[in-house]
Amino acid sequence: MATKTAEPPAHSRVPNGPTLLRNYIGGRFVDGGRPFDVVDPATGRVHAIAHEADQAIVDAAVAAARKAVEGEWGRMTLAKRRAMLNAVADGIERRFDDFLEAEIADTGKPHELAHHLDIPRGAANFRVFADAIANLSTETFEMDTPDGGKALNYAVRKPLGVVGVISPWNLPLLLMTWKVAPALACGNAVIVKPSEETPSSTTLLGEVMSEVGMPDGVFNVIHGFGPESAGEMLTSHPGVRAITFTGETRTGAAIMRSAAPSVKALSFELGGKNPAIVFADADMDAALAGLSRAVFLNTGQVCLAPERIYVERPVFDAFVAGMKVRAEAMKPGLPHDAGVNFGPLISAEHRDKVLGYYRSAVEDGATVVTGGGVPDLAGEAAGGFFVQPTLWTGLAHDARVCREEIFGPCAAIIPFDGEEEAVRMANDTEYGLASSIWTTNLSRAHRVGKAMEVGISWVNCWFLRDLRTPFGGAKMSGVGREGGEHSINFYSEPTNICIKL
Ligand code: NAD
Ligand code: 6OD
Repeated sequence: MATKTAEPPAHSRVPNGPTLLRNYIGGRFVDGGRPFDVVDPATGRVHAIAHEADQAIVDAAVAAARKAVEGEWGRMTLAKRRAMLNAVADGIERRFDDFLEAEIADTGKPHELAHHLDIPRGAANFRVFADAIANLSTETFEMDTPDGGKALNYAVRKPLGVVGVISPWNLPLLLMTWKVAPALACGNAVIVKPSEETPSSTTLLGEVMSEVGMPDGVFNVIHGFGPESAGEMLTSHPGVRAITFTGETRTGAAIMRSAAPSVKALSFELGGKNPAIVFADADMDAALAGLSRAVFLNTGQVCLAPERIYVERPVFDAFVAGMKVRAEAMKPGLPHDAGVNFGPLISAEHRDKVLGYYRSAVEDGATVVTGGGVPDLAGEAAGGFFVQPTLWTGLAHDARVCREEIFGPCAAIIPFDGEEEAVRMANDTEYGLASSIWTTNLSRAHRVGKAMEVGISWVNCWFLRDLRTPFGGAKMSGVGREGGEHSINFYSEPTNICIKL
């Protein structure tokens, strides 16, 4: 059984040693659990030690969360609950630099990227859902009754109860808060299992929750792995009513199996093999700027990133040449070094996987336009998990690197002749997360935008987010939608009240 500790709290730094990351249960950082290493992927060094939650710790988290829903949190007025969410956003902003350093240490991503994307979105997610929950109505129906009278039906929203949040490593704070914020807005309590690769920012959020006076048990953190560890203990726990998950498609399938016996509600944001289409009438500079950002941002570790780019034949050579220039201008290195805009992959294991795909492309006959290997870096970065930005041409549409999600900084560029062929190739995948179309023809933008078998279809842009819009994947890229009222609908349960008048 986990025991409460006094000072210092979990996210404490040992001078010249690794940061200790404990589980956060019922408003306290608790001892217990087997320690495991957290590695800085930019250097390959251990920078933190996290404590893997065991069954007793997971049970304690579920009990604490249940108590919160049934107690002060469950009874809190909407105005106060919204104020708490805004206070959490303020708390993240107050400790902006701590979050920044935690995220950078776990992921190795460039300072600039975490500064402009990850941490601001962590705070924004809480503000957006504090607003969303205040601005949604429920339906009302007046009906005729068999005896000639009337009845009034109206729905009230209630929290689901205890919600399990399982998040990945690529945008740790952004993706975790994207689910925690709406779950709390609806009055649930959450238990978060962050990725074992990136537990730091979630642990830090526990500190912020305590600092802003969040009632005990509303936000809990358990560390650990997936199968036969904290992840599976959470997804199979009978006291958890819903699981919201972001990660790989096959992990989603395993979670579905584990959640089935207790019939939990599920929301899944899964993998992708996203297409981009560049028509000959596109603004070429915009397409090159947009798609080089899309392929290489976060070292390609963005679920929405295109790994297949279809280019209309008349502009194919110019597009390939422009992408090559941009790929070769990327600067890999340590997160804080000047001008660095290209970080490492998350782990040695993931680097091996990506390099395996680099080899597979060559075996399948690719022309390597640029990259294909590991950059030559000196100093501390020599121990990091870097690969080169990589582009291929000459691949058949059904080559392995054109079908399987790689999750690295690479793309196959394939020519097409005519809109029909482009749409057919783009949709020829078991995935359906996102697409990005580049054209100046307005009718085509609408037509092709709608023809994409995806959850998010961008035109002349990529990863442009309005957090009120539906976000999620079609086909094997997800189950359900989150964002704005879609999130509120998932994290709450309507009760219809029928009153005979
Ligand atoms: P992953 O599926 O390996 O792990 C995600 C989380 O699930 C981690 O916290 C992990 O510990 C946990 N987990 C693993 N096995 C589990 C199990 N059996 N039971 C319970 N929990 C388990 O994914 P990842 O490697 O961390 O992230 C990369 C993947 O995430 C890519 O496929 C990417 O496309 C996807 N992703 C999707 C979106 C989206 O919005 N659709 C966003 C980001 C990432
Ligand atoms: O912007 C978001 O809300 C979101 N879920 C982004 C997902 C990015 C995938 O890596």
